[in-house]
Amino acid sequence: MPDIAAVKAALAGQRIETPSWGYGNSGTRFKVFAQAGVPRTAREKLDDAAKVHEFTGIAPKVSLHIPWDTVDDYAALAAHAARRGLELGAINSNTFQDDAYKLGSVCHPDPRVRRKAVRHLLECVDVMDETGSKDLKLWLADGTNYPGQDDIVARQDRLAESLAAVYERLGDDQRLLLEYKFFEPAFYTTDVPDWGTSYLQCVKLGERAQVVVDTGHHAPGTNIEFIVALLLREGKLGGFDFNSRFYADDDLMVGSADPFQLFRILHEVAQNGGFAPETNVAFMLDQCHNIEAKIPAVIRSVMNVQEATAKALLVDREALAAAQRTGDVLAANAVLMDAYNTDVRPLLAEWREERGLAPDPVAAYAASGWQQRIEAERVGGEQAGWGA
Ligand code: AOS
Ligand code: ZN
Ligand code: ZN
Repeated sequence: MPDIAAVKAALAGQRIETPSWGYGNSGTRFKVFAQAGVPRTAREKLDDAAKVHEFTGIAPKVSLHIPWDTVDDYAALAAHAARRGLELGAINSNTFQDDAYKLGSVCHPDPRVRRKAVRHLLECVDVMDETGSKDLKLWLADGTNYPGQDDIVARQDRLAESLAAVYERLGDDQRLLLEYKFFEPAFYTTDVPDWGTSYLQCVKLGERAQVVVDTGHHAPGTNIEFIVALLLREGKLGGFDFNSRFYADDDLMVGSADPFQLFRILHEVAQNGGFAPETNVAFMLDQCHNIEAKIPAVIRSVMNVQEATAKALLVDREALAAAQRTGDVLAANAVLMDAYNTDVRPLLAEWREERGLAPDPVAAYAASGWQQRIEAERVGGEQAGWGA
């Protein structure tokens, strides 16, 4: 039988990092449906994130994005976060929205463009020094659209040289987290397309360079939990960008498309020590809520990760190992399915009430009046598109 007290204790140690851009207006290349009450400043994004943490109890960290969250005084922003029970998390760079980056940024054939991109990444590390952030998260949109456009290997060499300059700047307690994506916005090659490329580049950089697995960044049918297990085995899983996809990088609420896949991923995390604080795996959301209400969507997403985690922690590992040793396929699969098919919502409601939280965070947020307040107060919210 599972040790429910141990499961509850493990859940108490979980921390989900929410993305500042998940609170603002976002959309597709076809349309941004602006929503009333969205934040107009980085501080207001933190005010909304504080509501997610208030009702879930496990979301005290907020990822920032530079330049979308650029402010004059990052120490003051960190103080604003602290007053709301939050801390600033990963700093996300942006080498994909400047005209200079049409042919790439750190992989660009022109060294002047590469230097510009590296300067931006170094500026992100300066921000980390001011916010106290420990993680620099790099997603590079670099790639090519046509065969022959550029030299694939030369681009890897440029990538390695650019990353090395940034890695050298990091403090001893700071990490470089390199995210991969199999396509988009480039259509023929992406310079960091898969876990292997990220892993190779991170190994060359050093032990504080690790891979970020964005769950929406794989070709259909990819066994993501296999990648997670391998990276944990090598000590190279820096963290997740959790979201859901049906077709491409849809950035939907994590767990909404394939909750079984999310469970299998978190089972491998549990099985391979990924929840231990010393492995320092960052459980980050990376989502855009184009048509759904933003704060409730982030709350639901945090709950989805928490539910999948609870199920993964319920796996009877002794029975699983025993069945695996004897090659009892059906018994081993049944152990995993028993945990996955467990309705953990009563357990989580109890866990929340034991901590003075409402049993249903979504309902508690709806009753809080915060949404009505920000829609009344934040007139003239962010009109621009994604994150701008
Ligand atoms: C882009 O598709 C990647 O998922 C990025 O991680 C993310 O959207 C970006 O970090 C936001 O800045
Ligand atoms: Zn991502
Ligand atoms: Zn993405």
